[in-house]
Amino acid sequence: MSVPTRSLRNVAFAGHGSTGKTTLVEELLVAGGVIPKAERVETGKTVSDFTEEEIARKISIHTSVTHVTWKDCKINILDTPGSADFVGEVCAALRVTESVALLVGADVGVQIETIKLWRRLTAMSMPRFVVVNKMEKERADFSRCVADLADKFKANFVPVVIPIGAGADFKGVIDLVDQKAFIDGKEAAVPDAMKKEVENARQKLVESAAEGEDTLIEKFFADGTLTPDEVRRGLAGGMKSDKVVPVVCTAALTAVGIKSLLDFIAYAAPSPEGTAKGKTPEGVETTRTVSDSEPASCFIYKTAMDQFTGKISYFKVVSGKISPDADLVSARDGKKEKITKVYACQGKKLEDATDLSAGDIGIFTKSGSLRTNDTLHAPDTPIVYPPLELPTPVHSLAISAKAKKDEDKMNQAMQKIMEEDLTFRVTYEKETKETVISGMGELHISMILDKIRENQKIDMETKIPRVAYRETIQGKADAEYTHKKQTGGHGQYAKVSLEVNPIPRGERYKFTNAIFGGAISRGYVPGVEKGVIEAMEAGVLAGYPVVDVEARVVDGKEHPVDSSELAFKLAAREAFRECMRNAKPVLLEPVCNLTVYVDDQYLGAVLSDLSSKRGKVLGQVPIGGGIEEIKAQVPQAELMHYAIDLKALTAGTGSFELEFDHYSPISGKIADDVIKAAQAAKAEEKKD
Ligand SMILES: Nc1nc2c(ncn2[C@@H]2O[C@H](COP(=O)(O)OP(=O)(O)O)[C@@H](O)[C@H]2O)c(=O)[nH]1
Ligand SMILES: [Mg+2]
Repeated sequence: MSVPTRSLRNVAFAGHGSTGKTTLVEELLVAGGVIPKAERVETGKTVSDFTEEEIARKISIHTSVTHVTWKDCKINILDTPGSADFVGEVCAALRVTESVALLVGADVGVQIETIKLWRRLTAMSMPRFVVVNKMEKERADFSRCVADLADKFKANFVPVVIPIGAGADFKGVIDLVDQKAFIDGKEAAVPDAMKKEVENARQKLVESAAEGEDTLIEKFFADGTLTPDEVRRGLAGGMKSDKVVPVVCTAALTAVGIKSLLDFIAYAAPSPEGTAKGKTPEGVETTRTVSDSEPASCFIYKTAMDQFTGKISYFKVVSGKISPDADLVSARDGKKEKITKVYACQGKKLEDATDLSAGDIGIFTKSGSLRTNDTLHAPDTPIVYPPLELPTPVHSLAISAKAKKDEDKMNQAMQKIMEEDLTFRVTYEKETKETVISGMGELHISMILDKIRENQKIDMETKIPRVAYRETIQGKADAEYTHKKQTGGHGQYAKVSLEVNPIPRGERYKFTNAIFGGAISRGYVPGVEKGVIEAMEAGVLAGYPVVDVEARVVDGKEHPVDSSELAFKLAAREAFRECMRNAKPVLLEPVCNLTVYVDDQYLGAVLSDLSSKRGKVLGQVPIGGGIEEIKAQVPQAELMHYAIDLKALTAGTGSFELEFDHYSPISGKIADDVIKAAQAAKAEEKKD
């Protein structure tokens, strides 16, 4: 039987790596009666970290879905990876949840991924609460954590569950709403020594809860207090409208604070009720009420391949109900999608579902044609939901199979992974003749390559990709060339006089026919242009494409019998090359816009590294949380390794974004090295 929309809670558990998300989820599942006992992540047996690569690496790499029933609510728990390399999985989880449990370690407080996540959540106006975990650990300090949060982020952090003791003295928690203490898992009296602290904390909680709803403010002013139910209502309202960020505490490892956390989620986390934004097939913006009484529709937020089950599509029901016999059409191609089974899941374990209400999260299997970002809808009520907003890949490598015969197999395997993981890309770069793979970081890419190596038994080589340089000219020149060949019967004859001029950067190419008096017949002029275009494919310096040149054909000569389009093409090609050699040719390199985010303690190191990379810093601003944003323009050739360089410079805490901006001339040793490398590559190619 389906759980009604108002009783659903979709919560993403997110935070810096190793704050205890997966361990905490394990305890939530124990408390909810889903599993008899929690496993430690080190054993590789947790419900959330179930894929081979997660077991091998002992970290979360994918977002997993589990659920518990608590106080009549079905809580869908999305356990996300903490590493920035898998941020795509976090983005997908945030898309289908209505609130986020942000975990911080009680011993370490705010960390870099906490800050990056916070920025992402703020940009999305995502309701959130903080779980201060590892309360039993040495140096754990709840108040310091809350102060650290308040110092770094502009928000009203309000403790709802506070600890009794900390570190070795951590005994349990106090739920401030009901003023109940839990020691060793049992309800107990609030320790006398804490009564004053509890009273003060509850006062702040009540005041903040009152702000969550207008009627509660009035009630609070009239009576000076609120009932526990009113506090719960106010907290829910305040969290949804981003006025309050509630804070709870736990020790996942020793299973403390678990029930209070579940209680909190049940009363305070928003349900999926509301409206969802979408578009009509004509592209007009529209909305759909998240309700069972609307026509059915769902959004595929993730696809995965399972060795046994095959393709798995994770979806969120946006409207209506989805059942195994549902009649659904894909908005992408208008084709009917045959649904035979619908599942809910606990990690890798699938559970048959009879139907799922609007707002719930489920799985289709054997759904070969479905892709991430697909919308399915009931026939005749079309709607398209917007695709996931994912960051662009920042780390690239050129790849090849060691044995030529494996090349196809390798490409097919990579294509499959690309379908599952939209932050991974494979492109064939025609200019540099390289297959280039891109991802979110070294770990992301190495994990994908390991998977291909293991599953397909392919040996692969990677190297830093070649930069796509260009060539252009800096001056005017002219040249003429006569193509002449006498071979038995018909000969070949064409004479072409060309002029070349530089044109503004970015205009690429211009061809002008400036012949007076018909020295070359009209019919042969296209041959001349073809020759120019062909010559521009490989410049005279290092064989890179030529750009930003105007070629003017000014004169020529033809033969009544021996001329042909081909002869003119060959003559024009050579004439262009000769012109280019005389027109001060120069190499152009791609320059990127780079944005770097670093903790201010690393600012100096990052800036001096950028200057050694020929970077031009355009600006630098603090963006809160002790993080500096640096904007710079840097030659792409210097950034091929930046994911790794920045990691080393910032103890793994920095992050960056990158996009191509323009081409810029290079000279001297830098240009000489590029030319030498191109000659070496050419010699290598000849050997093959
Ligand atoms: N001391 C202590 N360790 C914890 C706690 N929760 C998790 N850990 C440990 O922290 C490490 C990372 O836990 P994990 O659940 O994988 O963190 P995640 O990366 O956030 O999912 C593991 O060794 C856990 O046993 C806790 O409450 N206290
Ligand atoms: Mg984890």
